[in-house]
Amino acid sequence: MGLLSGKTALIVGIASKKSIAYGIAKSYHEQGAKLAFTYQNEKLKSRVEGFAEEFGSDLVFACDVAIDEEINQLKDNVCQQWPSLDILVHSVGYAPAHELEGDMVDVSTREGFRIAHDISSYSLIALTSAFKDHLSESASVLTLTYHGSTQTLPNYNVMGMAKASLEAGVRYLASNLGPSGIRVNAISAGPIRTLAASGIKSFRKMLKDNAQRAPLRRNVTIEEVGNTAMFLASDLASGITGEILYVDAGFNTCAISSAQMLEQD
Ligand code: NAD
Ligand code: 0WE
Repeated sequence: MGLLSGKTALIVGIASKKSIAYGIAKSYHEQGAKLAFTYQNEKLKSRVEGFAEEFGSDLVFACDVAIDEEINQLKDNVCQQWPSLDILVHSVGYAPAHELEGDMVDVSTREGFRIAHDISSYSLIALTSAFKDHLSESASVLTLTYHGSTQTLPNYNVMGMAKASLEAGVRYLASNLGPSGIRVNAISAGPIRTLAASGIKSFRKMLKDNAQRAPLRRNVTIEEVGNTAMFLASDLASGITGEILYVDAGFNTCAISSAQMLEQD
């Protein structure tokens, strides 16, 4: 008997085997959840169908979260298969590439800001609203965020603002849906090399710095994020909502590592 046995889960944001959503799907599958997946565009369709098969699912639906009609169609498709949804996972983030290269004062545009906030933050509200009347009592909604929402680092720029907005959205949605028993949380993951990180200049150096400063002296894996996502979606987390839970090897708690301190002089 798994911790999620019999629960239905919709996973939005799987693109590759390195995706955080892949780690989440894996852990959910291990614990007995029934899974459905979405793909952003036709290019990703067959790949996502492959992942679905791997996790014993044949429920794969199109959904570009920038398009209201696609979200609505997704809701209809999922509801045709399942009477209610127990778990909704939002693992989507995007800003135009030029927004993530250089100082925000130099590179940010009105359109880049709009897109980052639309895809990375508003889409959580849009998806949650669409499924609101189909979420079971004690359902769990989960999104992925990053520490760049509260502390600055080079290049993350408007994505930091979008993640701050996403985190506030988690609290408001939790407040709105709490009376119905529905929980809404975010995992703030440490940096992981995924597709969304592949184009980022000096990501390798960032991974190294993070591992050096983090109390656990290493980076986290999609399996670790997946297991925390499994816990949050399970009844074990029935008292947790509106929360931003860090899965980052402790990085956010540590201003400087003792090794770095000794290096100073
Ligand atoms: P990823 O590239 O594997 O996943 C990003 C997903 O977003 C992809 O599946 C992509 O198809 C989807 N997406 C983008 N625009 C979309 C749209 N318009 N409609 C539908 N889907 C769209 O990368 P990932 O690192 O697994 O990212 C997942 C989440 O985790 C993101 O919110 C990201 O900000 C967050 N996160 C990532 C890291 C990291 O270091 N990789 C750390 C903390 C948080
Ligand atoms: O949220 C993210 C990834 C965000 C992201 C990445 C891309 C690359 C490709 C959003 N949009 C795009 N658009 C693209 O065209 N992370 C937490 C990973 C990440 O991205 C960074 C980071 C970290 C960490 C960007 C700059 C600095 C650090």
